[in-house]
Parts: sequence; structure tokens; C-alpha cells
Amino acid sequence: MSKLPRAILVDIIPPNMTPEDSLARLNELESLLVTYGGFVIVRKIQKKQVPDYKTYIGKGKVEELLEDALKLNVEFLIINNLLKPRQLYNLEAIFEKHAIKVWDKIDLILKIFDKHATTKEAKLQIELASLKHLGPRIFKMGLELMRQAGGIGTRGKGETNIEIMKRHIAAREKKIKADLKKVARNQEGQRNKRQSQGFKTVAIVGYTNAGKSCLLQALTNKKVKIKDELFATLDSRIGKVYLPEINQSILVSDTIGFIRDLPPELIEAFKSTLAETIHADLLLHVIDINDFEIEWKIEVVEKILKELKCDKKKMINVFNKIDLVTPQREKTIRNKYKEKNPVLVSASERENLTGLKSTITEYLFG
Ligand SMILES: Nc1nc2c(ncn2[C@@H]2O[C@H](COP(=O)(O)OP(=O)(O)OP(=O)(O)O)[C@@H](O)[C@H]2O)c(=O)[nH]1
Ligand SMILES: [Mg+2]
Repeated sequence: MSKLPRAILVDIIPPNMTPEDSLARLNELESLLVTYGGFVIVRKIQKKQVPDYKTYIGKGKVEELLEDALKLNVEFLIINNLLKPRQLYNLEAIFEKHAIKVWDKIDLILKIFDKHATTKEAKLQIELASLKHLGPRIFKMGLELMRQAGGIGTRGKGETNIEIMKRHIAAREKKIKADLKKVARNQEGQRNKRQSQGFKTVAIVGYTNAGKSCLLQALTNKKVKIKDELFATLDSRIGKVYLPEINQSILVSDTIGFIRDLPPELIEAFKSTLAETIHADLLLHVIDINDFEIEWKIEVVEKILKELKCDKKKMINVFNKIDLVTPQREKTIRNKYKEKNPVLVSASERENLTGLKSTITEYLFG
């Protein structure tokens, strides 16, 4: 028997969603779960125009899911939507009695982040995002924090535990924000220094797993973490790239990948990691040419760039992984995305990096 956690995946979708879209959504959730190390048992889809106010999932469906969960002996119920903390709290009240954890998509992403975070900055950002996401569920976490801190709850008899905890959490949030501000100031100083040295900066952006880190490594020879996993990269990395045509070097940065329905609180929490992107002179949008869900992934990235107010920046659309596709597919994509002036490369096979450097030179100095 597998030791991997057993889970039921459930997705609540509007009735008019196409079967392709709903399949793509569940596939993505499954990739997230595989990245986390989870094990899929059952996939369930419910069509519903308006999510249930109290529990997101409709009442009848909740009962059905609980029955299935008990029968199949699962440890997780994972919901492919962004729930309100109150809804998660109510669902937990039903499922936790049976030792079944309830996570929504943000919980899952946060757990993956937690596993992948190595820098202090990333860890702080994740903690901040978690605090924001937990809301009423924080009560339980607060008890845990109080236990760890050794009885903060003893102060002021008239206060309820929740009030003490809210204060405790608010204080923690304030402290994290202050620490992140320090990190941001430090980065700003470094950015200013690089700018005063006359370096132009290029930021790699794109959907998670498109090959951003691989491209950074190919361009800069800098050793970075490359993995066939979602959200392998959580911090930002910078390397120098020499442009032979103008005998000058530029700086290229890599950062966290995007995903559909990226919760706003995550973008907010990761602002300091995304600062490199926000301040870059040029963006490289890395797109996996071998991905059959290419179209909406491009849209998602463009939408998030807009939210970050980066949509007016100069951008090169880099279609990566051409080593994996047939000449026919290459031609189709070139045609389909003509107006995006695609530059086709293979980061891992180092194909057409010279062409890409030429285009970068043209965009930055032409
Ligand atoms: N065949 C092929 N595989 C590639 C290429 N570029 C990247 N990959 C693979 O794609 C996977 C993801 O690569 P990464 O560079 O980690 O992708 P990323 O965009 O940085 O992903 P996150 O940091 O997780 O958002 C890895 O398994 C790479 O080996 C390429 O040009 N060709
Ligand atoms: Mg990466």
C-alpha cells in the first residue's frame, strides 16, 4: 500500500464550462497534488452556478463526499476553488471529526511553497500569505501558537482566547511586514546600485514549469534549481548575460511562476520577490510550446502581468522546449502567434540562444 496521502479532489464549476476546460482545471490540481506528494483517489466535479454561502459545496454533495471519504479511507478533501475562510471553517467542522483535512487550492499552493521555500524572504512571504488566508481558522492555529509561546493566554482574565489570539496574530503580521520591508529596502539598494553601474535588467516571467529557470541557467551558466514540478522556484535569482553584438552585459532575473486563479493575497505577499520583475527594463515571457494548454496559460500570465502593472513593458515572447515538438507543430504555433513575434528556443538543448540574445539586444538597445 502506498504511504502517500489519499485524497478526494473536488471541483465546483459553473454549468456552462466546457468539458475541456473542466478537465484542464482538474489536471492542474492533480499536478499540484503530485508536486506536493499527494495521491489521487477520486475526482469529482459539481456544476453549480453560485457556490454555497456556508460551505461552498452544496449540502447534499457535502454528505455524499463525507460518505465517499469514509468508505475510501481518505485523509484529504481538496477543493479546486478559492474558498472564504468561513466556508473552509464550516467544512472542517464536518470533516475533521473523521480525521479528514480540508484544503482549498490556496492551502495546497501554500503547502507546496512551504516545502520549496529556502530563503528567509520566501518563508516570511509564505507565512504572511498563510495568516491572511486562515481567517477564522486561525483560532486553531492561534491555540497552537500560544502553546508554543508558553501561555500568552494567561494575561487579562476578561479577554477571550480569540481576542488574545487575534492580537497575537496581528502582532506577528506586523512583524513579518516590517521584516519584509527591510528585505525590500535592501533589494532596492542593490537595484539602485546595479542601475548606477549602467546595467539594463531583463526579467523572465511565465507559467509555472515553462522552463524559466532552465532558460536563466542556459543564458547565464548560473546553477539554479530546475525541476519538473510546479513552483520549483520561489525566490528571485539574477545572472549576468553578455551581449556580443554591443559588447555589453545585462542582468537577467528569474522568479516564481504564475498559475491560474493565483490568489491576490499570494501576489500581495510575494511583492518583494516580484520586485525584480516590476522594475525590469524588458520581460521575457517563457511559454512551453509543447503544452497543449498553451492558449489559456498565455492569457493567465498576461492577466497577472496586468495586475502587476507590467503590461506596458517591452516583452519578448519566448516559446521554449522546441526540441520536444514536430516541425509541423512549430509551424502552427509560429503562424498562430505571428503577432507576438515569437522567438523559439530550447533552453535545455541550448538551441537558438544566440537568436534570443540578438532580439534582446534589439529590444533594449535598438
Ligand atoms: N525538453 C525540454 N525540457 C525543458 C526545457 N526547458 C526546461 N525543461 C524542463 O521543464 C521542467 C521545468 O523547468 P524549470 O526551468 O524548472 O521551469 P520553471 O518555469 O522555472 O518552473 P517553476 O520554477 O516551477 O515555476 C524541467 O523538468 C526542465 O528540465 C527545454 O527546452 N526542453
Ligand atoms: Mg523555476
